[in-house]
Amino acid sequence: MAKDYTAMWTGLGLDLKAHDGLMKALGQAYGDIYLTQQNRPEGMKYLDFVLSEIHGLRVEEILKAKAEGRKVIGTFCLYVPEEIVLAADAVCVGLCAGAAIGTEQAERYLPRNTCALIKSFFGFKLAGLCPYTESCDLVIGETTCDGKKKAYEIFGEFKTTFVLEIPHMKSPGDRQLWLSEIHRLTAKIEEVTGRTITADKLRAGIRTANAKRAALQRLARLRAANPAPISGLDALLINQVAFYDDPPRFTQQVNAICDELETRVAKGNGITASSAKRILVSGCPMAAPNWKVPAVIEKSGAVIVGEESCVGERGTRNLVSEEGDTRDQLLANIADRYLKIDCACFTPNTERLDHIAQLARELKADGVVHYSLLFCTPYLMEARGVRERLKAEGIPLLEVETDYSMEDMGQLSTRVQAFLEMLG
Ligand code: BJ8
Repeated sequence: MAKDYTAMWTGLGLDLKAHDGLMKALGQAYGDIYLTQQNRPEGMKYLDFVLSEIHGLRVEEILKAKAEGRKVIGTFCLYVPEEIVLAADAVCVGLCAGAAIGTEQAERYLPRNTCALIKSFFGFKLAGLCPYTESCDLVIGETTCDGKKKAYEIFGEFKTTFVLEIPHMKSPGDRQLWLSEIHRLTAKIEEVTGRTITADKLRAGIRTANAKRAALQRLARLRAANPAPISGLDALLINQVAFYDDPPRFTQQVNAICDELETRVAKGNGITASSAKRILVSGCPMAAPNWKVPAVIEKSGAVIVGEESCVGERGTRNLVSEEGDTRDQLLANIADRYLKIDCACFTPNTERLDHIAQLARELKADGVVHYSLLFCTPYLMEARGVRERLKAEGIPLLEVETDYSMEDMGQLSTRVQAFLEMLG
């Protein structure tokens, strides 16, 4: 029988009735979308377990760490360096932002035409439904898109928030600004945790985060095989859980899944037939439990072979150099690695277009589905560049603009099926 976490959730101030409804809906969606898949790798049982305990065991672990004097730092964006949080012996956790929760409450503070991701992190907080947010000693926001930047001003009224300034270009001057922000963040984390971040601690944090990314890169490379050894839904779930789980344990589990997938690839065993259409998904991040578009694509008979997304390649593709003896050198390495992230908030952002085309080729994708959240100006605007670039490369593209509601599932299915038929 599942453990009863009522006392823990009450202690965190969650709205128990609404939370119960959320957990039931999540369990139902997971059962329908994930557990109906055939021929999943054995190693996915670990992910099934993690998901079943997403607001239970992991939160309990985090609260135990807090009781032992460690701090909890929450984030919503890839630009927040996990290495620095780990170096202060704190827990870094990606906060809930992938479901249409508390929308009504969120719209009391935010314009209706705000993207679903921003409304979701507000909604989770205002509706008292995210145990991670409630466990946090500090939330780190960032000035990526205008929506997030302004939203953190209001979010800060409800939760202690530190906003990191992200440059929007990549000139030497921007790098200087970014490096100074990395130092400012380090000082803030030292202040909140009461720990000194030394070069040794930083190096250890870098190694932990690099090992996690290396495991995820290994997973990404294995998906280039035809037939693909794992579904896109399962690979997405692994990338989503990367933001919550204990890093060393997670890395070990991902490597175990990769061992299994290597055997599958060697034997030519796939999750689908080799004739299944191979799709690269590109665009906005899909935070758990946002599985809508991948579910539509794979239930239509295609297989997703990669995600050009923050919950995917964009988040994992570069490692931090471990070279350097001083804290300043290591912080500079961190700044350099993070400035390579090609979020659509940057201008110009041609690296992203190059990378989409490169990924499509490497993964032998038959087509790309570009996914934008409604009202997400950066990705919607950048879709034009993606369209032109892929046209020049002769790679078919389907552009999808949606939110977290389920109302457009039928329409999405029809469009995806027509796209797959067009691929031949
Ligand atoms: S690094 S993609 S996680 S900012 S969907 S809130 S962009 S209006 S999420 Fe992102 Fe960091 Fe960039 Fe990645 Fe704004 Fe668009 Fe909403 Fe978005």
